[in-house]
Amino acid sequence: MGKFFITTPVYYVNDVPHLGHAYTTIAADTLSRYRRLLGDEVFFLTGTDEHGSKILQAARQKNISPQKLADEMTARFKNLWEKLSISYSDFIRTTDQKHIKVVQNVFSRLHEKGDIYKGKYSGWYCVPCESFWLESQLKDKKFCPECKRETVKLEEDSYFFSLSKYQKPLLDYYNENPDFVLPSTRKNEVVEFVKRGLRDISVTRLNLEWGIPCPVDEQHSIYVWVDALINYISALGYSLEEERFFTFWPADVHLVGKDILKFHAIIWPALLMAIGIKLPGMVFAHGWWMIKGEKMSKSRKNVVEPEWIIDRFGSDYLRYFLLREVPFGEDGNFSPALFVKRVNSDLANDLGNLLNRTLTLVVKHFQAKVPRPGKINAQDDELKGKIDSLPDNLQNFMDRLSFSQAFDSIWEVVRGANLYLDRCAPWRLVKKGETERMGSVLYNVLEIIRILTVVLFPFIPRGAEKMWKQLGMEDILSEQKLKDAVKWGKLPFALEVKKPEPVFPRIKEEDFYEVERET
Ligand code: ME8
Repeated sequence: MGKFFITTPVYYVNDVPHLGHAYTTIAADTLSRYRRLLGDEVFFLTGTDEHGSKILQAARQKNISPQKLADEMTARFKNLWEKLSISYSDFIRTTDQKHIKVVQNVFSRLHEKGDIYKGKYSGWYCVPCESFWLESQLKDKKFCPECKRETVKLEEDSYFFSLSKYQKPLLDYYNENPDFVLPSTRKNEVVEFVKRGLRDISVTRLNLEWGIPCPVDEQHSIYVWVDALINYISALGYSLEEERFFTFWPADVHLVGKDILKFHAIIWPALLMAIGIKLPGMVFAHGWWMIKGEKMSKSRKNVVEPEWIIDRFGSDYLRYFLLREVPFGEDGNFSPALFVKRVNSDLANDLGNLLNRTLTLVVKHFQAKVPRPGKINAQDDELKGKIDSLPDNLQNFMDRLSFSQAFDSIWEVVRGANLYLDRCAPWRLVKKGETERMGSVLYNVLEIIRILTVVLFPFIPRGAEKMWKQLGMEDILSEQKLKDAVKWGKLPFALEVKKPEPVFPRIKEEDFYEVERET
């Protein structure tokens, strides 16, 4: 049994969570659940990023303290994660005392080592991105090159981290570890950027009241990005609980959006090199969800509220759509039409019908008891063959975070089972009095459904639980391990199945617009 440590970014608490936040977290949850299915001990970390000017400004606008804003928003994030069945192991808040202590320890270590020195910062700052810019980098001399919003001029004493020193070690590391940054197109961008040369970065802000106090100079607080990145090690107790720390570190996967890749693929590994601990296995940058071609973001007021979708259509539809519709790593456009088409065709038609028509026949012709399988013929063998290759296919795609291809390999089995059912036509067998053959056919399909349910659990946990119950299975679904579950014949015959109830009902595009008008 291996260990698997996966993280999401810690999200800003200036506003409520949106679909983009849900996307990263659903992907991390699916990978965590998949790894548990393989038998790994998983540590899945998520949380909130609560310091800095951005949060302070948002709190002032609302006339509340930043701590109160952080408390309120953290509750919103936790509530959404519960609705989405997010199985995190720890939820870190950067205002946790333990985190604050670790950040100060790291800062002191870097300072003692000579990697942090005092200087003067003169440049521009983008509050929404919490990023420093040089005048030459600004758009039209004023605007942030990333988010295009107005920047503010900064001229202050500051402590600097000697990032430039790590240019060569970073380039060597990318070279020796080709899968450290994925997808590879993004990795190439990072490498090109680093090759152009790195400047030392400012790591403190002067007199910023909402930040972690700098341990070597009380007039300064620690730059929010340094504070935030350290969450990945503070949650494991770095510098406080070494044994726990080394059980899970290094992280296997840091999952981030492409907007924050440079922080994770350049600054973070350089900081880790500087304090002398191992680097994470992989930083994967996924794409953006857009609305009508624009990045979804609160300040653009074009966000789709994940809660809104979950309350109407359920969390599995959202999880499925986000991971299935767009190859992970690429940008995607969210539209009600695409959402409805995708879930209706795959979940309601393919998967839902397979379950429904099989159970209906078992209830009607076998007193709701799993029939005893008879002799196996070539058609049955072909169906079983589809299961044999499934674990390897899945592993191959999941190792590369290729969720949509993982779904393709699962749907090959779903479609194969529907086709098998059509070809064997058990409804005709009953008319011909071939009850034994009919029982075999239904057993085979039920067995495929059992295996599919186990395999689908990481992706659509609530629907999978319902399928499991309808099959009448008594074992605990979340405790199943893939290696055992795919063994053919584990479905006990004579097990009592339930009367089918639609697990994946069809939805209509009008449902979207009707509720949209109401809100
Ligand atoms: O950047 N499409 O927090 P944040 C896809 N606190 N994913 C999106 C998205 C979109 N339209 N919008 C946001 C921060 N995301 C820092 C992180 S980590 C040490 C500190 C997701 O609240 C995506 O994962 O702005 C992106 O990287 C993250 O939310 C940014 O969240």
